Amino acid sequence: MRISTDQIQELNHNGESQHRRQFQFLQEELQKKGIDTETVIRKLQDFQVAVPSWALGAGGTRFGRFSYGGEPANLEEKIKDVGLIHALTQSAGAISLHIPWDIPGDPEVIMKLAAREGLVFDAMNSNTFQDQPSFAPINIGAPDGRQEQHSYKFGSLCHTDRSIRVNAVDHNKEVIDIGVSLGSKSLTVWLADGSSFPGQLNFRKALDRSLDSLREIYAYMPSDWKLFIEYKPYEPYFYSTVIQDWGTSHLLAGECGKNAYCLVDLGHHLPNTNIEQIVATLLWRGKLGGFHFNDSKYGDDDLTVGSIKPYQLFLIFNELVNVPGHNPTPAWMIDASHNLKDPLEDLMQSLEAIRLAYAQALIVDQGALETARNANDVSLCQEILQGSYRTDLRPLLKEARIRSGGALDPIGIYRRLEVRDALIAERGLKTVATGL
Ligand SMILES: [Mn+2]
Repeated sequence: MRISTDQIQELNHNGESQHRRQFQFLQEELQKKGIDTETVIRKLQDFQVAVPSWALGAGGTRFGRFSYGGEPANLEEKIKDVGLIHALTQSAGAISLHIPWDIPGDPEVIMKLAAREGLVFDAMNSNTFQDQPSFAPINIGAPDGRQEQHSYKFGSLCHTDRSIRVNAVDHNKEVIDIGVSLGSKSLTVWLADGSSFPGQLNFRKALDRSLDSLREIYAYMPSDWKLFIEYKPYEPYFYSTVIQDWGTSHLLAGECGKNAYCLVDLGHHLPNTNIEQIVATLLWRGKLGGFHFNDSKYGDDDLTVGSIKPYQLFLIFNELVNVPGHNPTPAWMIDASHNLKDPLEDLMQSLEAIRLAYAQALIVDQGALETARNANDVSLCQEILQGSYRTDLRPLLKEARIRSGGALDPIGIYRRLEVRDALIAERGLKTVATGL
């Protein structure tokens, strides 16, 4: 199924006069404050967020998974689903693949399909947190001498057994090769490696081994690629994680080299962590490489972006609107999982929340904020930030979207066109997307 620009434009007629009134009112209000709305709209049009291939189907929890009909069963269908989201929102112009779930049969065919949908390939993701059926059996030296597969049960890049580390490094090299064939320019490494019980892991040796493995992967990357090192404080292990926080990620990235960066996943922090401060610190060092958007209440809940803590998202964007020259533009990606909602609707809600927070941050009077800070006028600092945050900028988002050929109301049109029913008719009710 595809949605044409003509279809979208026809359905846009419905709400257009109301939108015009709301947009003009907002534009006048913002112009009174000296805000150039055209610049904001252009920045919104340019802002593209990658959709991960694993978020297009229903996610599961450790207790179960309830599938959603019409899920994409292969890479081609995943690309088409992102194409649908992009056609409606004009803000999801990239897809991020996870290997081995998304190995392309013929990279050229896949690239052509993506280009037809207006998509490029964002960061590649490796998977060393699950055992893959393709692993060759080896002797792991178990006391009873039994033969077993290479297994990541006790870690991958940090594993005590060199042959398993080599296996994990080789997998990452293969992911780089696939990425090169698709025109991707970066690799995200997230390690599940860690321990669940005190004493299980020698922390220092685990870091040593992880660094050696990361260096090998880094050395294999083409010189115009970036390595993103993602951190997470716990899960799947519950006592320690080898790359537990931004500091560890930063140390490892620094040891690897200039093209290695930290990746911030919003859900990978302990409750109440000041993520905006972490973002500012990494930008200060020029080491913020990528961003994974989601939202959470308690842990790595992977909920819709902006559904729980929209103010925090705005404060993070208030740091991100001023990326210093020594830090490359970060790679933007959603990393969420949907258990209850239609995955495509959920992704469109996430995209909207990201764009809204970005727009809110763009209208902050940074000069006035800096003056208030320098004068230690704490109340005024808060007034400035919350004044922007509480301005309803949705008409600006709509304007940016329709100027780019997208939908005035993406979810409304998605429902009007009965896209999910069409996908179910095409793919069946019981398809299951590969992924988390
Ligand atoms: Mn992530």
